[in-house]
Parts: sequence; structure tokens; C-alpha cells
Amino acid sequence: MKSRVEPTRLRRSPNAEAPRGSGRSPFRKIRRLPGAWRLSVLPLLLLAGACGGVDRFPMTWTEPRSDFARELWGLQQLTNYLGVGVGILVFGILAYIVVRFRWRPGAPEPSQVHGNTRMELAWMLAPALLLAVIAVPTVRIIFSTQEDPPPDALTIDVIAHQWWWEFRYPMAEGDTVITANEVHIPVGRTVHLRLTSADVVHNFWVPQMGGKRYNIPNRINHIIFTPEETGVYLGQCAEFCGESHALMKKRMFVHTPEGFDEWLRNEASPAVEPTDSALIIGQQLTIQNCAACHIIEGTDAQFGRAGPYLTHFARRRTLAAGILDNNAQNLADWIRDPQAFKPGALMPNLGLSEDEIGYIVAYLQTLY
Ligand code: HEC
Ligand SMILES: [Cu+2]
Repeated sequence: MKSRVEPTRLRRSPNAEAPRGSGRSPFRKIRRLPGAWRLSVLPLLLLAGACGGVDRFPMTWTEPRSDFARELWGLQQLTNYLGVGVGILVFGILAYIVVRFRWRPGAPEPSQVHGNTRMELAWMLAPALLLAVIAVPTVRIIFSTQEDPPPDALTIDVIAHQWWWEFRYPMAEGDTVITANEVHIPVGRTVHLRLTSADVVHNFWVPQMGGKRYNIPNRINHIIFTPEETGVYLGQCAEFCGESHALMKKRMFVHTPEGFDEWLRNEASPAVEPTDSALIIGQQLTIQNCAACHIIEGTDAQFGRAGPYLTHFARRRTLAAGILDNNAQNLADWIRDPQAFKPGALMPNLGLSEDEIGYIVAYLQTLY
């Protein structure tokens, strides 16, 4: 060996880069613990982190808000409790054996149990039994989450794109209400999501509403759940899908039934017609520059399918798949240079002048 590293010496040597007073950090005590004890701190820290609640960790699944999510969390808790029970039992027996049969001067050698058939059988059968106990609810939940939706379920087609979400609500008259990145549903009514993808494999996941499931091109997967509490729930694409995968977020708005009806009725109407002359210029500029990719119902922007529908864009709380607040400043910044916010974003920088951007932003902000 060319260079020998001496861990203890290295650790003790004065570190030029360490900030002054770093010896007083709360971790100092931990650092002083012997190795084995130091390791035991890690799970405790993780545990403390896990108790943060939904305010600190909005992507938590430990606070379920739908029947689906509740079933999953229940199953997780069962396995947690069983695991902790097994841990206490095994480490308890281990501690007892270590103390009881420790070496003492003159003590006889303990009896050797190697190859004891009864013991071997016991520690094979006990885990098998535990696994069977976990398997029963697991299989039941797998089947219960694959059941057909009830006839009055709200069906929504979820089409994943690099790197945004399209939501389509099939309506009674053969119409479709289409929106993006923010999906709205009513509390207490079963929702049936039909998942697919326009390009690569993505994965739909709103943890408080249930487990993740794949969006696969040319295939339809289903998620069926009933939301139990109104609110806004955060979601995220859960399958690596290219450069901006981590910026492919979504929000799920769970409304009261009346709130949802109001939202849907508004979404089904065509875009607000501009009256002001500046807004009319904004609308024309938008149609000229953006209609290749964006549809705005009720205008001449009717054919572009590469980007999100903008018909009621001003109602969205966020833009670019949940990564920016929807306000004039962010909207202008986004149009000026989408890739600055989302590496690889499939919306080009159109090289518009500041004036043009100003008109377009003003128009988009009227699209309630
Ligand atoms: C070549 C296609 C294309 C053109 C042209 C285009 N966009 Fe986009 N646009 C997209 C795509 C794709 C996205 C989704 C980007 C993402 O979130 O990853 C997008 C996203 C957006 C969003 C965010 C929508 C949301 O709900 O998150 C807005 C707003 C927007 N575009 C406005 C415009 C405007 C205004 C123009 C014209 C000046 C324009 N776009 C031109 C493709 C295009
Ligand atoms: Cu994705």
C-alpha cells in the first residue's frame, strides 16, 4: 500500500476549514460516543425527521386523506409494529444470552445447540408465519384497489408529458374539459383516474391520496380512491422521465361538491373575450406565437397539443407544473426563457420583445 490512512489521527488533526467554535456543535456529544452507539443515533434522527407532519413534509403518506392511502398506511403500520416486535424479541434474547453465558473464570462451556432440529424448525416457521400474517392483508388490499369503480365515479384521464400533466374530464355531452398540472376533485366522491403517457414512462403520485402508479404510453392504468378531506395535496412524478423529472409536480385540489361544480362549470366555458384594446393585442400576439402548442378554447388557438391548455390559465395557482407561483413576474420570466427554470423544457424561447411579453402576460392573466 502506498499511503496509509490512519483514521484516528486524521480525525483528530486540526482542520483548517472547520468553522471556529464548531467543536461546540450539538453533534459533539454524538461524535464522542463509541462507534456502535454513534450508529444507533442515525435511526433516531430519521425517526425524528419522520415526525415532522404534513406542514414540513407535504409529500408525506403518513397522514392519509383517502380510503386508498389509509389502507396502505394501515398495512405499513402493521409491518412496522411486527418488525419492532421481532426486533425487541431478538435483541432481548441476544442480550440475555450475552450476559447469561458470558465468559467467567472457571465457568463450564455452555451446552452446544448447533443442529438442534427443534430450534431450527422454530426459527424457520416463526418468520414464515409472520410473513403469512402480512401477506393476507397485502393481497386483500392489492385486490381491493383493483376493483371496478362504482358507476357514479368521477372519471379523469391523466396524460403525462415531459414534464407536465394533462387532465381531461369526459363530460356527459361528449365534451371534454381539459386542464393541466392542477387537478380538481370533489370530496367524498370516488375518483377514477385513467393513466397514460404521451411520451415516456411517468408515474402518478399524490402520497396523501394513495400509492403511485405508472403512466405508460399506449396503455391505461387505473387509480381509484375516494378523497376524505378538502384541501390541496402535493404530488410529483415518481419515475425518472428525463432532464426535468424532478420539476414535474402537480397539485390536487379537493373541493366541497358545490365548489367542484362551480370550478367545472367555469372550466367548461370558453375563454374570456378581451374588451380592452391592449388585451386584444395581447390575444393576437398569443395566437400568433403560441397557438402551435397551446389551445385556448373560444379563440383561434385551436390546434396546438404540445403544451398545456391555457383556456382558464389565470385560475391556476402555479405554472410550469407546479414549480412557480402564477403571477405576472413569473409568467413573464417563464415566457422569456423557459429553460432557465426547467432544463430541457419543451417550450422554446421565442425571442419575443419585452413589449410583446407584456401584452401577452396581461392577456393570459385575464383567462379566468
Ligand atoms: C413549441 C411549443 C410551444 C410554444 C410555441 C409555446 N409553448 Fe408554452 N409550453 C409548451 C410546453 C411543452 C409547456 C410545458 C412545459 C413544462 O411545464 O415542462 C408549456 C408551458 C407553458 C405555460 C405554463 C402552463 C402551466 O399551466 O403550467 C405557459 C403559461 C405557456 N407555456 C405560455 C406560452 C406562451 C404565452 C407562448 C407564446 C408566447 C408559448 N407558451 C409558446 C410548449 C410551447
Ligand atoms: Cu415524469
